[in-house]
Amino acid sequence: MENKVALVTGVTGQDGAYLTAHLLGLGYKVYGLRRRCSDTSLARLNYLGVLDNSHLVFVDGDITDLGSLMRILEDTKPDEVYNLAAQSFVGVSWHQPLYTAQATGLGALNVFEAVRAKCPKARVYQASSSEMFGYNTEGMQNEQTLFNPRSPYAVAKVFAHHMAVNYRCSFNMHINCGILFNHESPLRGLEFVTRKITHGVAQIVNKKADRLILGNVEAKRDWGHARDYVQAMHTMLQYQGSPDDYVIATGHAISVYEFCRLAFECVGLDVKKWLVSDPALARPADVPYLCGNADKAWKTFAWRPTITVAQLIEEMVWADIGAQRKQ
Ligand code: NDP
Ligand code: GDR
Repeated sequence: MENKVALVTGVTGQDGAYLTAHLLGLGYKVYGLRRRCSDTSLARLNYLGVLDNSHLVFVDGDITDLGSLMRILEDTKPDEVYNLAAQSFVGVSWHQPLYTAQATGLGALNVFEAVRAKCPKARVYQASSSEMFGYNTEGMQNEQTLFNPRSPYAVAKVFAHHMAVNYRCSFNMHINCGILFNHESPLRGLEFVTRKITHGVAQIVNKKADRLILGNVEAKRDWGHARDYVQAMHTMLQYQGSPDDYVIATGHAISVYEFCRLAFECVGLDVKKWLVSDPALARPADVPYLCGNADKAWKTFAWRPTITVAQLIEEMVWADIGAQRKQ
């Protein structure tokens, strides 16, 4: 049998890099959709050692440009399309709401349209988000929980999600939505709180900073490891039943403060001495609590996370300390 072909949008991002490494390891040919930038960073793919793999081919495109998607799908004819590209930072979505709607919302619709026109039999993965659940203070969220988005980013993801479900039903397309809760790694962008924390701890250890300033440290999130979560994306698409929506989460939530405490504890420091919470960094509206119930993913395709939040923190802290010492 010939190797499967996958198109990955968002290939340069955290999940794009881990997913590409995973798919190449399974023998896939991977087309990575890359947008033109003055300095496109391939650092994550390089970190995972896949940049020179001959089965990874970059294609130039942008999810806000339907024409480029049409051409790419015509040329590559993928068996699987993973739509990971997005303006993915919630914080910036209040500063750039229209761009966020275009990239995160309409961009996904462009992908579904292009697949419908050029390779309607392809299996599609849409990166939906726990942010769609929005305001919650307790309990666990699953596929039945109502959406209550609290940011332009979350609203754009709800639009993309509903479009995915609509295309699935209207055109019989094989589109799966993974409703993923926060997942992190040493390859997480520095703007996200977990990496800001582990990078900040490393700076303090390496005597390059004398405090860590965060916003709302009371917020609670269900944090998993990106390596586990990209496996869920792939496994979801292999399931032979009908396409569906699946929550992917660990089922365990802790606060930003607790994440910080554990990160400082890894290097024998007391969080109280180093952490400053500045209300000026708080968001116009925040999501106080998210914790996912991934039973459906377990029952349907036997996915479960393997990495605990404590192991994740340990890996991220030591990766940042090591990287800074090499600089
Ligand atoms: P990142 O921010 O690390 O990566 C985003 C990727 O999208 C980058 O490769 C970026 O390219 C690309 N991109 C942005 N805009 C465009 C565009 N207009 N055209 C083409 N590519 C574009 O995100 P993650 O890897 O963390 O997340 C992957 C997806 O999963 C996103 O859709 C995110 O919203 C969603 N998600 C993430 C979760 C998480 O906890 N990580 C949880 C739930 C959902 P460039 O390098 O050029 O900027
Ligand atoms: P989130 O991740 O908004 O959940 O979106 P982020 O790490 O940005 O925030 C998590 C929580 O931490 C609080 N916080 C801070 N956040 C940042 N970035 N910086 C700070 O200094 C800070 N201090 C406190 C936030 O207010 C928030 O409550 C991520 C993204 O990957 C999305 O694309 C994805 O859809 C969701 O996770 C699930």
